[in-house]
Amino acid sequence: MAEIRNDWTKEEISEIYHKPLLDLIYEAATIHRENKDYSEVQISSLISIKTGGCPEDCAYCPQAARYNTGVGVHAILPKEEVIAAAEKAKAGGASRLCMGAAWREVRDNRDFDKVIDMVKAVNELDMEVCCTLGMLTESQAQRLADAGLYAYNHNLDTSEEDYKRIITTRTYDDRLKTLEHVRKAKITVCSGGIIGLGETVEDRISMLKTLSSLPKHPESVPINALVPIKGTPLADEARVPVWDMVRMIATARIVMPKTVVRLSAGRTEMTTVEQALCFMAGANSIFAGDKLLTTPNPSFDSDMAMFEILGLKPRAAFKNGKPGQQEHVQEYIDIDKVEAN
Ligand code: SAM
Ligand code: DTB
Ligand code: SF4
Repeated sequence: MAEIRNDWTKEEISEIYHKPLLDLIYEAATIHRENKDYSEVQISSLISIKTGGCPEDCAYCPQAARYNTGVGVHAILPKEEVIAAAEKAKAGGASRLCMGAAWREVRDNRDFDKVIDMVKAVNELDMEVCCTLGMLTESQAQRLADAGLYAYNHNLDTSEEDYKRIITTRTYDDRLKTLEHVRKAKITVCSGGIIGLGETVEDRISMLKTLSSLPKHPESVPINALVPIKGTPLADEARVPVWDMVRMIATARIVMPKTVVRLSAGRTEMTTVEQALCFMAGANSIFAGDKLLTTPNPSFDSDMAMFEILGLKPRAAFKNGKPGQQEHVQEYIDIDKVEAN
């Protein structure tokens, strides 16, 4: 069994990333296949519960108020709409609903009360509920946990060294603090990044080093390919080669063997063959449904057709325990080994 390590060095991660491609895929696939559920793919569906008008300056984001991207500002969605979307996603095979808000941080106001109600309602549908709402304090994380939140998404996006080039309105440390608050509240952690921002390969390796050095590996790591958005500073970035996506996924799979690695934004530009390579390289999750937050994504039907061809099946909800029952964290991470390191 692959050992869980929290002390990977950048040199080791770089050596893995730069292996001859087929050796890299073979190694990642071998580790992935030690996992009894390797043909299961976790399906998450996204819904933007509060779109646009965000005060942050994330250079990739269609929802930053300061860029002219054509994404309007919308008030928070009514709970009924979220429930209807959750039911549709569940019927399409999704086991998790991820609710996103274009906020810098959560404020203790009526909108947060509404999010808490949504978390409770989606939980009652027996789906895993995830939120991505920006920065959180310890007490806000605890409130979400008490409402039954299963996962919190908060991406590092790039390396610490590269962060200021992409975002100036918050720091890497702010990001890491929120991840700590999420952990402390015993919510599972979903944190990954984007490739194709104009970063170097060293930045990608550095980001994987940070993720794999967290006291516990994130339960999910989304790997997004930049969706270039007109009006943002990164509108003209070249599309990332699929080989880079495969290398990133395979390296994440090897350094975080028990983590769910999600082939995230960018799938509309990928063929089934290209996605198959990503699954071979250890990806075991996708976002499904015809929209991510504001941009298009393959439909449930086309993904089910792809699963049929590749012999993959959707993973059921709560395979690692219900919210608050932390057995699933134990299953992902061998605590004794972590403490021994
Ligand atoms: N505002 C919250 C935050 O930033 O944490 C939550 C929503 S934000 C849209 C969630 C994540 O979406 C970002 O961290 C980023 O990784 C991803 N994202 C946003 N725009 C993207 C794009 N154009 N291409 C790929 N990923 C993108
Ligand atoms: C993640 O890593 N990717 C998702 C989700 N977490 C929130 C978001 C992708 C957004 C792509 C651009 C858009 O649709 O607005
Ligand atoms: Fe977009 Fe989130 Fe950055 Fe706001 S904080 S600009 S929603 S990525």
